[in-house]
Amino acid sequence: MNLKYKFPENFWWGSAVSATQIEGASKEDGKGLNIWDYWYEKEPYRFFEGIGPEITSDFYHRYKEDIKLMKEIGHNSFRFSISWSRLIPNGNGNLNEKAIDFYNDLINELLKNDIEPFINLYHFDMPLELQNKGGFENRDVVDAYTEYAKTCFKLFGDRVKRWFTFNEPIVPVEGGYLYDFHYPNVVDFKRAVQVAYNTVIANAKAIKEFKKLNIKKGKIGIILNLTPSYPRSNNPADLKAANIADLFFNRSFLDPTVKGEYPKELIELIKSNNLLPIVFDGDKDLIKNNTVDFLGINYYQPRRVKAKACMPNPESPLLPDDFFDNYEMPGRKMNVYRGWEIYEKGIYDIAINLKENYNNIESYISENGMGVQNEERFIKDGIIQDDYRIDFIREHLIWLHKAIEEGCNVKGYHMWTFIDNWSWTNAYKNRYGFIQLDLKTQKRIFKKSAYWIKEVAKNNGFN
Ligand code: BGP
Repeated sequence: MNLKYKFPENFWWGSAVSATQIEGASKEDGKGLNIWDYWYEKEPYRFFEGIGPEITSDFYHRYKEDIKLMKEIGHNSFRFSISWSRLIPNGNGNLNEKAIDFYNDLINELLKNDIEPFINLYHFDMPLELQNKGGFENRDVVDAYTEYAKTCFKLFGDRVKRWFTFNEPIVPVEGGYLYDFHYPNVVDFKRAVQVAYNTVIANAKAIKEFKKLNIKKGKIGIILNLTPSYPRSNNPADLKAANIADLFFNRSFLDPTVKGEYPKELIELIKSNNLLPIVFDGDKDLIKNNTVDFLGINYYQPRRVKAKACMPNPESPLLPDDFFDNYEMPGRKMNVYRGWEIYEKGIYDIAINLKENYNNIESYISENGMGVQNEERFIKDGIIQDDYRIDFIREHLIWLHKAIEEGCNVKGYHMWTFIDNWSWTNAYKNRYGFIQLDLKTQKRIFKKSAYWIKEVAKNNGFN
C-alpha cells in the first residue's frame, strides 16, 4: 500500500505495562510485599480515591484474554515487567515457583500469538524487605538486584531476546528522594545522588551477567524518560539553566549507560555542591565496559526551563530546582488532566540527539501516551470516542517518521498502554488504554483508538 507515512519493515507496534500497575493479585500465590503494597497500607489517602495496587487490571488472572486483545489490535511486540517481589518474595533468596509458572506461561502465550515479549526487570517496585535495608542506597541491594537479574536471564533467556535493566531509573530518585511522590518519601539531594549512582552500577552489573551468560541473539538495554530541556530564550542565563536541567535529568543516566562515562560538567556540579556519592574501586571500569545494546525512550512531555528568578531560601533543602526555574511557555498545548505539555516535535529532537551525539544507538519509543480523566463522557454508541488520543499518537508518529527518514535508528513504537491501568498515586484517575477497563466488572471494551491503531499496525503506517 502506498502510504504517506510508511514505517520500516518489521517495525515494532505494541504497548508497555508494568507489573504493579496491571497484575493485581498483590498478595496471592506467595508474592512478597513491595514498596507500593506497603505504602498504600500505611497511607491510603495518598492514592487517588483511595485505590491501591491489590487488584488493578487483574492481568495476573486475565492475561490470556488480554493477549488475544493485543493480537486483535495488531501488536507484534509487548513490554511487561517482572515483579521482583513476586519472583523472589524477600528480594533475595528463595524463588516462588508459582511466579515462575506465571511468567513462563505469559511468555509462551505471547509467543504463541506471534507477539514478541520484551522484559523489563525493574519498574519502580522495590521489594519491601530490601527497601528496609536501604533500597538502592545500599550496595548489598545492588548485588541482590544483580542476582535477581541473573535468575531472570537463566529462567527466561531461552525465549526472550529483548531485555531491559530499568524503566525510567531517574523517577524513583525524583519520587523517593527529592519530591515526595514515591516511598520512602525522603527529601535529600545527597542520598538521591547515591541512589542514582548505585542504579547505574546495578545496570552495569546486570549487563555484565547478561554478557557472561551469552543469551543467544539477545540484546539488553535500558528505558529512559528523555525529556528534552528547552531554554526560554537564548539568553546565556537561560541556556545555562537548561543545560543543568539536562545534566541532572537526562544525561545522569544517558551518558553512563550509553557512553560508559558521566559528563564532566555533571561531576563538577555534583562535586561543587558536596553531593558526591560513595564510589567503590573498579566502578569506573565496570560502567565503561558494560554499556547498553539499545535504548527504550519514554516520551510524554518536554521540560521548559529559565534562569532562576529568586535566591532559594537558604534553610530549605537543596534540590535540583535550586539551579533553574520551570518555564510555562505562553501558548503551550496542555494535557490538562495530567498537567503535562504536549509537544510532538520533542520525539524528533530526542531521536536526532541520539543520532548526532550518541552514535545513533538503536532505539525505539517504549512509552508515549495520553492519560485522560472521566473518559466515559465521550461514549457514543457504546464506545469511547477518543479522537484526542488518535490525534496525539498520529502527530507523534509523524515526527517519528521524519526522524527515521533522516536516518535515526528507531525500530518501533509502543504505546502506554493497551488497557487502562493503575497510575501509581493517581490510581485510576487518568486513563491511558486503547481498551477501556470497567473497574467494577473488569470488563474490557475497545476505544476508538484501538480500531485506529489496528489499521496502522496492519498497514505499517497511515496517510
Ligand atoms: C511513566 C511510567 C509509567 C506510567 C506513565 C504515565 O513515567 O513509566 O509507569 O505510569 O509514566 O504516567 P502516570 O501514570 O503517572 O500518569
